[in-house]
Amino acid sequence: MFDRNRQVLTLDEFTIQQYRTIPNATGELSTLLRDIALAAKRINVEVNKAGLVDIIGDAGTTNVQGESVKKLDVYANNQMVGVLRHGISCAGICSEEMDDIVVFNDEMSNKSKYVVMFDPLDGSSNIDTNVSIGTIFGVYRRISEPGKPCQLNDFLQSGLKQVAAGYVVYGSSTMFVYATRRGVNGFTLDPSIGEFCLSHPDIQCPADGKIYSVNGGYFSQYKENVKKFINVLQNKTRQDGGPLTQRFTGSMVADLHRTLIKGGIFLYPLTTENPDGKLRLMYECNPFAFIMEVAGGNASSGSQRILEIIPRKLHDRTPIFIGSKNMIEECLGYLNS
Ligand code: AHM
Repeated sequence: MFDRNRQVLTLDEFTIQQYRTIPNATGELSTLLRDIALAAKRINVEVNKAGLVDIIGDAGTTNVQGESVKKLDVYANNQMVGVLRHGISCAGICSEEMDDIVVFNDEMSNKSKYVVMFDPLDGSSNIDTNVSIGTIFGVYRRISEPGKPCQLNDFLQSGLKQVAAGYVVYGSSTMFVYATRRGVNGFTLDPSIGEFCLSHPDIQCPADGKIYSVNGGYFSQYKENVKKFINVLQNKTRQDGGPLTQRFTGSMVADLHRTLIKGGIFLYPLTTENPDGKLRLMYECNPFAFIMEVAGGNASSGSQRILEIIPRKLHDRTPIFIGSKNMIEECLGYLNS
């Protein structure tokens, strides 16, 4: 039975509790996470009323990737930039929706340790049909001298350098999941108090899973060894005798949230249409690779650990194979055969 006296930790309480245990911690990361959670709550309100107001549909422009920008993408991007600019823990940002980095360059921001890279609204082609979408972010410690404006090099770091990464899924409930090297924790938005509350402590990705996630529509465009592995998945028998399940929503956040919780594998290989892969290294793949590794899973481009890729430019793309440890190991066995 529901215990009304049970103390449920909010995201703020949890992050403060965490930093209190770290000697010399300044609380900057907690503040940063609180700022992102505020943006997420605002985005959530708009996502939830997308069908009611004239906010769905294209904004009439294309982003740096040449894709049409939905109005909610613009709103979400503005919210993320706004909270991080007005907060006290971020020296600058880079967004999937923007051509270049934004250096905040005021006295307080210049003193900050961190820069943030994010995809404000991933899976946005799903907005019009009410499928779960999300926000993804990675936090890096800047390498330029604090006290001065941050620089491009602060952003062009490998994913291994992330100090935290997370995502928000706007789904049947709204969840904020974030990882530091200490662990992955999930918080569900309680709309009655407007707070994210700890609902999924210490998330571990099961070492095996029953679900694989890949866009089968591109099958003919995949390389032969990828096709071979997909064939293996299609013909695999679970321990209880049934076949594996195939699920692909077209929303990476939704597919990877499920993969993280239930186990499984998510594949986004390169295609002839997208010879470098479709998904962005800095805004999508690095944050999820970090979260998945902390949770005990794995993430590879097929030839390299995602987190070890040195980015050449801000909007680099990569193929990705991510999920349960044993399934990734098997996958890499086929890809490298
Ligand atoms: P977006 O940045 O336009 O939202 O695209 C990213 C999305 C991912 O969330 C998803 O996994 C992928 O694109 C699906 O693309 P496709 O339907 O072409 O396979």
